[in-house]
Formats: sequence, C-alpha cells, structure tokens
Amino acid sequence: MIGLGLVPSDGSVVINYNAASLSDLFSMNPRIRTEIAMNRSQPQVRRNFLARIGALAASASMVIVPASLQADPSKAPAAATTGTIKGRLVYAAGPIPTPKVEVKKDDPRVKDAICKVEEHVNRELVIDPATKGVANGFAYLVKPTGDYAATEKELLAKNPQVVFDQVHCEFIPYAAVVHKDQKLIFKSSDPVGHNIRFNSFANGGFNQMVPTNGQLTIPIKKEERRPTPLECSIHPWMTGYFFIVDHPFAVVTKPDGSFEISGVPAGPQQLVVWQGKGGYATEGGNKGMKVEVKAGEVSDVGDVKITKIK
Ligand SMILES: [Cu+2]
Repeated sequence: MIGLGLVPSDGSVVINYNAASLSDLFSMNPRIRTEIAMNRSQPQVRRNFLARIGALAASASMVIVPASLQADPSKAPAAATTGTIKGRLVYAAGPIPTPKVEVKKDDPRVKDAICKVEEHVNRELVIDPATKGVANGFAYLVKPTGDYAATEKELLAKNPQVVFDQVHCEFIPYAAVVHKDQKLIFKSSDPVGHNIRFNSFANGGFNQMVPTNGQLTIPIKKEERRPTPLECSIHPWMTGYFFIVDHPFAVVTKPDGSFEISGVPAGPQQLVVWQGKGGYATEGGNKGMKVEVKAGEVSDVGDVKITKIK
C-alpha cells in the first residue's frame, strides 16, 4: 500500500499511497492530519504542501514533513513500552540426585506428631525428572532501567503482603519474593511452636518464636542483594528462602524451572537467575547477564543451566 518515493530538495519525503480517495487517506491516520495542520502554519512548507496537494488528489501521494517539523512525539497515541523476559532454570550438573528423606511418615525420631503425618523430603534442590527444570530458584533484574513506578504501584495495591505459612512443619511456600514495601508475615497453622531464624545482609538477624496457630510480622528496612535463607531451629529440616527487592521484577521459578518477568521497561536490563544449591546460573555473577527488552515482545533467554552444586 505504501511506498517510499523521491526525496525532494526541501527535505520532505513523498510517500506514494494507493488510497481510494483523499478523505480515506486522512481518516486512516490521525498523525498525518496533525502534520498537515502543522504544514499550514509554516509558510515555506505550506507552499510545498499546496504544490503537492493537487498531485496528491490526482495520484494519491502524501507529503511527510521532516522530523524537525513534526508534532511532539509525546502527544502520539500510547503504545507498548514494556516487554517480557522468560526462560527456564535447568539442572545440568550430571545425573539427577535422589532427594534425601528428612522425616519419614510416623518417624520415631520426631517428637511433634503433626510433623510426621507425612514424609518430608529435602527441598533445597527440587528437580523435575521429566524436564530437568529446577523449582524455587529466583529470577530477577538487577537495578532495572526505565520507568516502572506504575507497575510497582499496581503490585503493592494488589498484594500488600506476602505470607509464609507453616503447615505440618514445612514452610509454605518454600521460596517467595518480597517487595520492601510489602509486609512480610509468618504464620503457623500447626499446633506446635516454630521459630523463624535468618541472617540477612541488609536487614540483620532474626530469631523469634511464632506462637501456636499465631503469626508475626518481620520488620523490613531495605532491599537485599540476594535471597535470604530461612530456617526453624526447632525442626532442622524446615528451610526456605525469601528475597527482599525494591522493584517489581523478581519471580520464583516454577516446578518445571520456567520463569517469566513481565511489564519490564524496554531497553537493556540485567537478569540474574540464582538458586540456593546452584548459586548464580546466569553469567555475570551478582551483576547478571544483559537482556535487551523490546516493547511488546518476549525476550526468551532459553535454558539457564546449573552446572555445579555447592
Ligand atoms: Cu518448626
């Protein structure tokens, strides 16, 4: 339909357009109307414009003015400015290890009855045998670029708090992302005492009992540079992770290892994929790997591999 024509000496560009009529042409693109209105306010361009308008009617050609004379782009209709980053955390450090059974059902070594109503398998490295995907890793951006204030506001409005429960003596979920402006709550659905213990870099140490069927709120001072390991000192198999961030671009990998971070401002971003036993799976350590995010598109980084276990 549209083809680039000659470039005349005044710097304007002629576009050949096979429209049924001039009114059809104008009705199709509001921006062209804006440009024509601008042409009318510029005497020299106006003469050029008028000289061509007859030809336009006859041959359906269109005059596009140089960029310097065009309307303010910020007044143009809103377009997508964000994209998505996706990929998969995959185990590639040899044969899949058999997960250790920490507590057997009705295990005589365990005192609290609620803790042995079912078997507990070590959850520090959970690999899906079918896909080799690794669950409970963290995929996140480091110092994201661009304006994401609206995305952040939406996240906080939708999810003002993140809750870990303790059920049958396990942390549920095992791993979670917490925005520093969200509330981090630990509750217990068990009729036995648990305690929450962690040592973080930016938010200090914490060691406090959660009352039976009760809850406590963790005070958050600021974001962390990496996920914080979590444990209950009463039940040594109870472990988990939380990661306090100051932006909305961090997720936990799913059981098949997949992750997706959406609403990311277009432009260069730094992605880290990290897991408790595998460490940094992406190149670049804590600075991450560069991903070029394009507006309205999905940047698939493919399989991110754990090649070594601590
Ligand atoms: Cu416990």
